[in-house]
Order: sequence, then C-alpha cells, then structure tokens
Amino acid sequence: METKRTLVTCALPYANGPVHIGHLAGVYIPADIYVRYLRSRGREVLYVCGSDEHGVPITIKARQLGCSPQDIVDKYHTIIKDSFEGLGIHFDIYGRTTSEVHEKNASEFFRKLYDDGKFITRESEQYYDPEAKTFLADRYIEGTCPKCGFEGAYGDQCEHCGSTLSPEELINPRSKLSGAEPVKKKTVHWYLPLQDYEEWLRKWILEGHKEWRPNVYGQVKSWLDGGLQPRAVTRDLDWGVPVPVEGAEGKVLYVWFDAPIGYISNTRELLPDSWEKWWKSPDTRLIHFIGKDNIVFHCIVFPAMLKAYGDGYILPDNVPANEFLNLEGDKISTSRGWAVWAHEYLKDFPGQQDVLRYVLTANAPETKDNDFSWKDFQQRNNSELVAVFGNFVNRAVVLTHKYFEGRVPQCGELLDIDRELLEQIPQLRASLERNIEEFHFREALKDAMSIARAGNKYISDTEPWKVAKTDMERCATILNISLQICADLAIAFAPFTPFTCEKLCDMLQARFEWDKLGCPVILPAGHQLAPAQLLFSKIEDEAIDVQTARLEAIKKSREQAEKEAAARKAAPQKPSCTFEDFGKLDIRTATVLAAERVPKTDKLLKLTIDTGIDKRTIVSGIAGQYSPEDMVGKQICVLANLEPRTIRGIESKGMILMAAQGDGKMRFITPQEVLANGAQIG
Ligand code: B3M
Ligand code: ZN
Repeated sequence: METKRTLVTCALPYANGPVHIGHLAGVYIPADIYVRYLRSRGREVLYVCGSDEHGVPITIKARQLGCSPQDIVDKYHTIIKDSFEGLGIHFDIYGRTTSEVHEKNASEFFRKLYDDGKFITRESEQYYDPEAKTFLADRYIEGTCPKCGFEGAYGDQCEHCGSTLSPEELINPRSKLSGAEPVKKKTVHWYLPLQDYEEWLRKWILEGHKEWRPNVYGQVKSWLDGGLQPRAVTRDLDWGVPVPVEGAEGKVLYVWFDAPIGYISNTRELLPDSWEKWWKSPDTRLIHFIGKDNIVFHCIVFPAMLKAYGDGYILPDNVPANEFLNLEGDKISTSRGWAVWAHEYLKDFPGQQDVLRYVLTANAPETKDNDFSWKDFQQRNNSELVAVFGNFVNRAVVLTHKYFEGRVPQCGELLDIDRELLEQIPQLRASLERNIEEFHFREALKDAMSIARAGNKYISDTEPWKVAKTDMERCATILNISLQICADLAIAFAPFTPFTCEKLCDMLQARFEWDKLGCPVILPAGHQLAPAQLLFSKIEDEAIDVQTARLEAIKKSREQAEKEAAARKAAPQKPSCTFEDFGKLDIRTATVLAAERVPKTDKLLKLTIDTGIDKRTIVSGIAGQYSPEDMVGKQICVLANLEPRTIRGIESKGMILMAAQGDGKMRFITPQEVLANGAQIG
C-alpha cells in the first residue's frame, strides 16, 4: 500500500456563479470520497481548493450587473464555500485567487520564470478602445451579426443565432465600454514555449503514466501528437494579478497561468512554514481532481510551468478527470440556468446531502458523459438507500431493542448461511479498497452497496422475528451477525455518505477504524445500542415534481428565447427581380371599413376596404391573430392589382401586405402617418 503523504487538489471553481451537480459529480465528490478514504486508512493527506476569481467572464458579469468584479467574486466565493461545507466537502483550505498570498506568490512565480528567461515575447495586434484607452477582449466588442443581423452580437459569438464569430466579422463593431469603434493596436505579451517541453512531457506521461485514465491519457497524447505551441501567459485586462515587469502596466497574468498557482498559494496560506513538504518533496504524491475540460492545463501547461520553475516542485502522480454530467438528457448550462445548484439542493432537500452524494457517485461520468434525472434520484433513494441500506439497519437495531433491550446479543453456533455472509465482507472490502485506490468510485460504491444487499438478504432469509418465537439463541446469533454487518456499513459507506454513517455510529454507539471492516466481531456482545432512528426517508413524487416543474419552466423560456432568436434570423433573399417586375406591382394605402369572420373557418376574415380607387372585398388569413373589431378603421397597405381570387365563394381582389419575422405573428405595414387612401407605395 502507498506510504507517501498525498496532496489532493480540486479544480478551483470560477467564482462567477454557484456550483452545480455537474461540478460535484465531476470533481468534488470523487475527491472527497478519496480524501475521506485515505484518512480513514490513517494516511497523511492535505486537501486544497479555493475560488478561481480572475478572468474575463467575471468582469463581464460585473458589467452586466453594474458592480465590481470583486463584488461578484465575494458573493460567489461565499456561496460556493458554503455549498461545499453543506455537502460535507471539508477542504483543509478553501482559498481564493484574489488573496494577498496568491497575488504575491503568483507574481513571484511569474517573475522567476521571467528572470530565468523561460518566456518568449510576441507582438500581436489586439482590439483597443481609443476612448476608454484599454484593450478589448472579444466579449467586449459588439456589433451586428453578419449571419442573422442581430445588433448585439459579441466579438466571439452571436447569442441569437449561436454563430461563432471573430471581431473582424462584426458589422459596425463597437466597444461595449465606450461605444467607440475599436481599433487594432500592437501589444506585447509573454508566452510559455510549450513546444520546448514536448519531449519531456511525452516521456513523463506517455511512457511514465500509462496507468492514467484512457480519457486523460488519450487527450494528452493527441495534444502532444498535434504539436505544442507557445501559450500566452499574460493578457491586457485590468482584473487579475498584475504582470510584475516594468512597462507592463495594464497587463495581468492570464487566468489559466495564475489559477493553478492558486493550489500552491492556498497551501502556503494554510501552512506558511511547512508547505514545501507538500509541493517539493518526493515523499508526497500529488493528485489533481478535475473535469475533462481542464486536462490540458493540469497535464501539460501547469506541469510545464513547474518544470520551468524547477526548485524541486513535484508533478501530479495522477489526474483522474471525469467526463461531463448532463441533466435530464441535456447539457448542464450555467448561462441557460439548466442546472441543479448545490446551494438550492441543500435548501430543497434538508438533511439529505448523502442522497445527492450517493446518486452522483452511482452515476458519476467516470469514463463517459452520464445523465442525472430527478426520477432516477428518487428511485435510487427509495429503492436502494431506504429499502436496502436503511431497512436492513433498522430491522437489526429495532429487533435488538425488541428482544435484547438494545444490547448486542451473544453469538451462538454459526450455520452455513452465517458463514457465507461473513466470508463475503473481506472480499468486498478488498474490492472496495482496490476500486477507490484506482479512482473507480462508482465501482467502489457498488462494493459498499453489496454489503448492504447481503445483510438485507440475510436478515430476510433468516427471519429472526419468526425464529424468536421458538429459538431465542438462534435469534441472538442472527442479530449479532446483522449488527456486525451494520458496523461494516458504517465503515464502508463513510467516504461516500458521511452524514449517514455519523448517524449510524451514533445509533451503534461506537466509532470504527477502517481495519475493522470485514472482521467477524466488531461490536462485542453486551454492547449497548442507542434507540433506532431512520437513516433515510422516502422521497415522494411531490418533491420531484417541484424540481421537474422548475426545469420545465426553464426549458420553456429557453425555447421561447430560441424561437425569438430564430425569428430574428432573416429568411434568405429571394431570387432577384427586374425593375420592370417591381413596376408591375400597384401597392396602395387603404382603410378597413368593415370586417367579419368567414363562416366554417377560423382562419379567414372578410374585409371591406376603401382603396381610394374603389371599395372592395379582400379575404385574408389573419383571423387567428386579429378579430373583426381589431380591423375596422385600420389603415393598411394592399397589393391592389393582384389577380382576383375566389376564396370560400367570396371574390377577393388584392392582398394585404404583412410582415412576418418567423415568430408566427403577422404584422401590418402601416404608413408612418394617416394618408389618403390610394396613396401609391413604390
Ligand atoms: N476555474 C474551472 C473550470 O474550468 C477552472 C479551474 C481552475 S483549476 C486551476 O471550470
Ligand atoms: Zn447571429
């Protein structure tokens, strides 16, 4: 077994929003299981995380809300920190990259690489706001989308038609800061020449860490096979760690350069005198828990930074990156609000933190994207936690109180059924340990659940409540063994469902070392139990309906927004026509004198209009949107010389001009002021 101390880091969540179940399943719950397990084995562990508080998205959110970036990060740092605490994810430090310790540490880190000549500089042209006198990130440039004509498209994306754009493509680009037209301006940035580390990375990872998860190993291999490029480590921004070089005013460290250094800063903040034993000792193994979108930063960029820095920094021993979790079959999206927020879950399901920990582990996207559904959440709680784990423990403890005053009864002679049960546990323990050590937390949870299933089956098969009528000794043996299995559950489930295991230990009035797991005698005969209490409670349909209704409302509003966005997407232009063609159209103003519905249809109105030329009838398909009352007195535009047509037996002479923008609504073209009927439109 591993003897080194273990430094566990978790990806620093961006402090521009709360954490959701995707973050928890992807990074934070697996890491917590791992740390709790190592600690239960008596291993020395340091558990580090914190908020990632720099980067353009935070400044954009601040602008949108009319506050400072610091206000944003202060708010979400607290929400995120409290969410982790609420779910039993207790880091040794949950720091933040706006801390003084980090700013000093990140600056020193950059400055040493700078002084050691590890950077290259490059001049490039970036967009600049001549009035605000600042460079503009793409998100800070807006203009008309060349694809759909939407006025508020960003320099990197049009949110209305979803097109990915570059500032050059925008029509009438303007700065979101001052409204001025952005100009290109030369700027110099520092780059880490990643290509210089390619061979070293190939040897370290592709030869040295073939045991890494295939998704991680594969992504690193494809990055290396694709050839590494210099990576910018500075940005023109006023929010971040200032670049500690003369003449670099207005420049900050690129967020992905500064954030990983945050792991070190947070450690230094916690252990100012002994942080180096965690970051620079060969007796420490470093494990980075991250999501798959962070693999390149944790397997290529940050290791290259540490390598460049030298000074004995250790490199990750493993990077067990999870894939993504979807929600009700759709990608989780902070911007679209399609998420289950951790802090909201804690409010809606008080005391049921472990249910979420359990379900997110059971469905963890360890090797491929997976899905969370509220129905599955309810089903796993009710049929696994309540009906197996909780039901088994409750029967064992209640019956012990019923027949033996709550004391662990004597264990008599064992039968085969007893031995078969007891022999399973050491095997399940070995499998559980192996699975956790290899970061297969879903499989490890199944091993723990197998103990509960075995116990539940045993008590159902042996029926101590019946045996008690005739053979109290046998009943005592059955309950003694059942209580040993309860103790096994309190140990095996502790990394996964810590709150439940605390309750179970209170009920059993004992705390257990990990090495007791699988021993035939954990609770000695005569040991007094506390009164039984339910470990889990059934989740009713109503509680789930509230959640699915919330998501349904979000889905509807998104569909409406997409529909409106689609409406803005102009239909392609028709084939060109000649001036002569246009000259044939005789378009006039006209006023509606009378209107009535056409019998036996809900689509048509029969309108009597005054075209200034004559009074005539037009049948129009607008009854679904306008009533006859809406129409009388309205001045409209009509194509007067359209060939007459008979519609539902009514001769219709002409066509009302309407505008359709794709949202299903028809709108009249009305002159900007009341004109005489018959005014010619051309
Ligand atoms: N802030 C989280 C993310 O990409 C990012 C992790 C930084 S870890 C150094 O969602
Ligand atoms: Zn567009």
